[in-house]
Amino acid sequence: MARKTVAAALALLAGAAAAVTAPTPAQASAPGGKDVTAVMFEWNFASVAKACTDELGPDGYGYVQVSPPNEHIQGTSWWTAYQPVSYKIGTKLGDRSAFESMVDTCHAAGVKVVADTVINHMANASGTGTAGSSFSKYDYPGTYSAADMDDCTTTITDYTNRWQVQHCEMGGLPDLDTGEEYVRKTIAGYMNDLLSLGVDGFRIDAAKHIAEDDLANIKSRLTNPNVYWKQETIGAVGEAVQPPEYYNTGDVQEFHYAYDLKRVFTSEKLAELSNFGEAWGYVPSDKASVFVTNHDTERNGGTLTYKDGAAYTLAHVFMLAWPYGSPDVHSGYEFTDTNAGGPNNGQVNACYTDGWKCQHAWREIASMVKFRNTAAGTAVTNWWDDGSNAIAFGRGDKAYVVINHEGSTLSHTFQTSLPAGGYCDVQSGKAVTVDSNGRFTATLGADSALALYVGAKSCDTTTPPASPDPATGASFNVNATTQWGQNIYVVGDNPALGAWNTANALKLDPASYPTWKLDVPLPAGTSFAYKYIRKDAAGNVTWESGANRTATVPASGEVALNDTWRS
Ligand code: ARE
Ligand code: CA
Repeated sequence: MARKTVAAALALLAGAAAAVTAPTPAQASAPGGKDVTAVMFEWNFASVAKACTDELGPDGYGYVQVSPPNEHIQGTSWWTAYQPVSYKIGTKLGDRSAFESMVDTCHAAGVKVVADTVINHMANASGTGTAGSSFSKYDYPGTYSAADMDDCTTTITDYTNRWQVQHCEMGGLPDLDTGEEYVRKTIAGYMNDLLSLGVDGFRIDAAKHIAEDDLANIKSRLTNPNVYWKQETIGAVGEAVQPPEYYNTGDVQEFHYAYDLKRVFTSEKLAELSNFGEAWGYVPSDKASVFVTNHDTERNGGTLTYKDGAAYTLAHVFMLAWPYGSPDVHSGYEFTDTNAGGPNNGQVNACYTDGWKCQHAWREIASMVKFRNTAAGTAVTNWWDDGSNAIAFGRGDKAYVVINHEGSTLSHTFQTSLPAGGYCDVQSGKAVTVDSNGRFTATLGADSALALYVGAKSCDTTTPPASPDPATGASFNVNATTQWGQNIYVVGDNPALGAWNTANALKLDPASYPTWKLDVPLPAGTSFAYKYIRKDAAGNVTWESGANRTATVPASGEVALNDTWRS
């Protein structure tokens, strides 16, 4: 590694480093009042563009993050995107012009664009890449040859060994010698190309595997050396390389935040969250990029996932209401095979179809983005908890949230610092009145939330984002003939559907016999399994035959289920 180059980079960075101590946010934090990023995992560029116009812009997202846009190995697995072949822009998600027009469309919608950037390594394979380039392991004609790879060609096994982590191969992926002039110049060239197309920020994949000096040097070569950087530096106890080393180049992803949210929401008490943040040993708030889940941890069990129901949804409500770090909302797709790539090669014809989950548009999540933007700059006030799993807190005189993660209804009079008047609870779409003492009384169902902010005074004028009809849920209709004294019920895996406990099953209305009907409110985007059961006068239960039925609640309105009892 050339010492001179490092010294030059450090000199260049001295100005940027000084900004860290200035009262204004460091150059690396997601700037401005809109600090929420929607991570559109495996969405193609045309679909991302449409989401920017239809949802992300109107909902107040500051950023959208897209999957790696550069040429990589072919294949149906999502992780092919993490094996670069060249820095040409062209993948199954779209070509250069689709990428450029996505950036333009998102900008027009007020949304900045972050590109996932894979610069630590190249492909562990040979063949033809997604943009037609031929390559073999250690040789990527036109981009790199064997001389540009690190000297260590064995796989990293010891994360307590700094040299190994940064110079050897992650799972056999050929490691670039980022200490080398040509490699630094080539990576900077790629990033400058993205900047020329209008990109506003970068997620640096595998940042921990690149020495900070190398990253600083590369960043100093950019046409905008203060561009937003979010670095994947997984902090783990006992390892040689730790996130604080990377503050100089940008934000760092605080993985403990997501691990801890999973533990608290599944096996501890929400009341513990009253000092969530730096007091839990996390990196400083203005350096932290945070998330409930990401594409790796939703597959390896490290964090909550969409399969966790209310805990997952409510953890997002908490993250977006809580003033720590810059939040990422991961928007992915349903999977059973952890290797499976996005449905339809990334084409999203409509949210909630083909497995696309559209978490970014769930009313409970989307409505909290404007809550957060409105509350920006205010501290937590008026904390309340029930000593267990119900909590509430304000954000000065701007906003107030209640999260009831108890298994039962919560009725309480809450003390806020909000100005008196009418508000819309953007979680339910129902009106709430705050009195002249800043109080309101509310009843929340099990596993639900309530959120007020000064920009949403009335539900008539404040349409909850991306959900014109606040009443989302399922409309059950089942054709079933019964004997005198028998009734038809529905039961399912969701707590609102009795959590498979027949004692808590919901009775359907026989007014249109033989069709039994019931409307059940459920959060937008909820996927659930259900079955019908019959109970006789003595309470004996008969299950209908066959497999569990499944459905997903749309962004607005109800999913209509027109079923026939299976005897
Ligand atoms: C694929 C195959 C592998 C094969 C490899 C090379 O799955 O079996 O060896 O190709 O042929 C993703 C997938 C990988 C995939 C890779 C390339 O997750 O399975 O490998 O793409 O196609 C460490 C790193 C961290 C990294 C995680 C996954 O520190 O940077 O491992 N995360 C990023 C991305 C991933 C991506 C890559 C990096 C590679 O987010 O999606 O991989 O570009 C402790 C340590 C962590 C360590 C973790 C797991 O917690 O503290 O640092 O994370 O263990 O080992
Ligand atoms: Ca490396």
